[in-house]
Amino acid sequence: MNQPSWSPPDASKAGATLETFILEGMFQVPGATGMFTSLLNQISLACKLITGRVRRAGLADVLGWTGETNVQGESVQKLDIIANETMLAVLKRRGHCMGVASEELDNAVLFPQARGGYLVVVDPLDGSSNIDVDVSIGTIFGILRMKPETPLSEESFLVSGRNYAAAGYVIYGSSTVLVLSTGKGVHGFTWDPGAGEFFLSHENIRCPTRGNIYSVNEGNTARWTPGVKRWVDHVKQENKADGRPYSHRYVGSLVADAHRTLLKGGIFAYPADKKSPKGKLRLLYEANPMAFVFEAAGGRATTGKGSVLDIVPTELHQRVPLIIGSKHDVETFEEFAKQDPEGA
Ligand code: FBP
Repeated sequence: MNQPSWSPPDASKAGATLETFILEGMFQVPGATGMFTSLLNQISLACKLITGRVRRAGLADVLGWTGETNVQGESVQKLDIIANETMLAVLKRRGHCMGVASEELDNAVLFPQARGGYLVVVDPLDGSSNIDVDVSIGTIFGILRMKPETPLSEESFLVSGRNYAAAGYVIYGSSTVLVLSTGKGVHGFTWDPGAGEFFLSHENIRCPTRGNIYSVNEGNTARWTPGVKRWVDHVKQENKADGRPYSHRYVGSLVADAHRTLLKGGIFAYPADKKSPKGKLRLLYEANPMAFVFEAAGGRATTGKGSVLDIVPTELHQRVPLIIGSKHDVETFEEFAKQDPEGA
């Protein structure tokens, strides 16, 4: 009788929840206070609550706009507010978060009573334009270390991405997956609603050095610089030896386009253009967390002119061009971007 080809899942991973994984990380840090661990667990708790609301959105009258616009001039969705308030409430409760900078808040919220020296930056619900049509959306977060001996203020958030202690995102897609990096490696955890836990499902994610997918909103072509136009023409050209033409994929949710690019390789680009001369995506809570994850996974993150993580922000909601993906593909983009005159 033929042996069955299927073999049971690796039982040793059964217990690998996000919580145990974070705790094990803490035990490896001499003198760890547990504050950082607690903060990571609070963020994952908030995302568990948000995934519950997102999954039932159509049944709970939480779809659609609030009629408000946020500091970015964008119409705010009801779920944006629910996700933002959920994240704030969870982070405030335990007193291990000194403050939060969020896409949905004009100013940072400070918790002077808190301890630990950590700040959180967050895009509570990314991909707002896709919420009502049930296309993948997400939450993006970063944890910053405050500069020692500096007073807690909004300026405390204006540090380069090199000061992030951890970053990641959660994708609310066909399954809910939390991707996390503390700078050394990147790991993915899939949400099991039955057990109410995130379980390790993608250990040590490495972004392939090269891919064959490019992701950009081609609706902006007329607004692009000549260098960006030439880059898109290049990836579309037939060249078997060079694995071109690339396929085009664009969801319109940064988390979804980045997650695919991280796992499969290739490149996601939201370059500066005539409509968004500084780029569209926000440095603190969109570009930096993604750049932190991609660099930790062996990928690359650039504005086209330099590394995203080296930028020292001057404003809380500062925008930047964001190009992330496989090292080879992002370097190719930079070759074309370099052809554009400064300030193009
Ligand atoms: P928010 O939805 O959090 O405001 O994020 C902005 C965003 O939706 C990104 O997720 C996405 O990559 C980009 O804007 C899509 O922009 P566009 O519709 O111009 O292509």
